[in-house]
Amino acid sequence: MRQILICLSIIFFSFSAFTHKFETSNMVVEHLWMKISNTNGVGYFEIKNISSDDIYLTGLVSKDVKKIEIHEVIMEDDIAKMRPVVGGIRIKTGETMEFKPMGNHLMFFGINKDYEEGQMMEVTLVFKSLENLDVRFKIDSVKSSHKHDH
Ligand SMILES: [Cu+2]
Repeated sequence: MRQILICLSIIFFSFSAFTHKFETSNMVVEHLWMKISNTNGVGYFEIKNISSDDIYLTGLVSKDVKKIEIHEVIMEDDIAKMRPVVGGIRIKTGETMEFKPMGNHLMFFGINKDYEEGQMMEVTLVFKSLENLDVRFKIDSVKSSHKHDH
């Protein structure tokens, strides 16, 4: 019994350590992670609107990234294509929007800092009529074509 409890507490601890979340009186943002390939990246997260109004995420900025775009995936002639969402994205009251592979996602262009797996990237979410929210994305993987000579 004691062993089971210890095991559960370790699972719970590592789970909560990984799932860092950011809360305001209007929203809960969690499960933020990203993949980096050279100087570009793709990111995912969940945002839950717990306010009584719709929330508009109009953009994202980071001092370590030239440009961050919100992308959506659309089907065109049975082919999945992605395109930038112009003017931001609406999260309806009570709704949880999931940014995930093959769905809405973030594109990071021009990452100017050397990140390693497991590190965090600081990003600011910008909303219409709401205060900015500082969050961190966990770097899940880094692919680099650089050849290092040591
Ligand atoms: Cu994209």
